Amino acid sequence: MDKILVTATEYEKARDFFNGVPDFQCLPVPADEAGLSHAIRNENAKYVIVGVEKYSSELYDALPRGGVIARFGVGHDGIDKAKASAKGIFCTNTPGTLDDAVAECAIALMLDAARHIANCANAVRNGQWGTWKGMQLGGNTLAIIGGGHIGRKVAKIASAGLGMKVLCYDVVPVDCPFFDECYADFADAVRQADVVSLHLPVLPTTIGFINQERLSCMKTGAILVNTARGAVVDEAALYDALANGKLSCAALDVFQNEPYTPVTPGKDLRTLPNVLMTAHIASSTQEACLAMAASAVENIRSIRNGEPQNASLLNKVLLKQRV
Ligand code: 8YV
Repeated sequence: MDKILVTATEYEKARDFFNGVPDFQCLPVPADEAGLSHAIRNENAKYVIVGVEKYSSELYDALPRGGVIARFGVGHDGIDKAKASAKGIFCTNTPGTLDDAVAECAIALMLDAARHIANCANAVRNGQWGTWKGMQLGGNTLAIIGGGHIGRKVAKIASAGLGMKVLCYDVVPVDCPFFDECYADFADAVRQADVVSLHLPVLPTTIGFINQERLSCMKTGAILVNTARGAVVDEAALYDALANGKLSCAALDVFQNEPYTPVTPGKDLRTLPNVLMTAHIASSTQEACLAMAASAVENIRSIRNGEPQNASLLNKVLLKQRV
């Protein structure tokens, strides 16, 4: 039976599913590139399912031509598609499997930041009973940065569910009934926004996108939420904006370094009282993890069965080549 090597974190997120796949033997393996590559050679494997780790070299030598790197998820900035294509290795992801989970988490982070829920809960647990005056979201303004599937899901909840005015920033026109206005200019989109939520992919144009200049365009006292990727935020600039009161709060699920370590010595976000930090959990629901696992295996199955056109390919160039 063909083997699929699944990085351990992802294996645990859908253990029962992976144990029940009828036509593949799914095995948990280390996620680091050296450990994963060793496991591939040791098991003589062709197929791997991976999380968000960055793979830059050894993995593409370890897998054979016709092999598959299947993302357990959607973002694929950790995979070098060009290197994979050069080696005849297919790369896939699982679009549509986590939009609701991530959107709900973004809303939860907004609500926590606006109402100080985690801080208050921790204070009560520590025997303190104080006043925590927050901000209502309804009637206030949300700016969605990136009008893709997740951004539009967040807009629907914020608009129809919470009664927020919802603005969108994107470099391309976005057609969504839940955006009150769409802007191609970032400053125009955030100038009046009480909450700014990031939903950008990692691209050369979005790395460090939220920098000191763009933070200065935001409304003083605004809340910043990030469930996209840590790479789109200049964390040192964000630290300064939080420390000097430009932003009232940041609610972050993703970081430049994961697990979190400060990028700049002396600018550790964990030392600030107005930062909520979670461990890249936005897509981690039972429903989304099962959907990501099933979709990743189905992508591998399509390719194994000689039907790569039916997989969610990230490097479609291989469809034109005999791999
Ligand atoms: C991870 C994500 O893939 O899909 C993405 O882009 O960041 C997440 O869904 C997942 O947490 C890996 O276990």
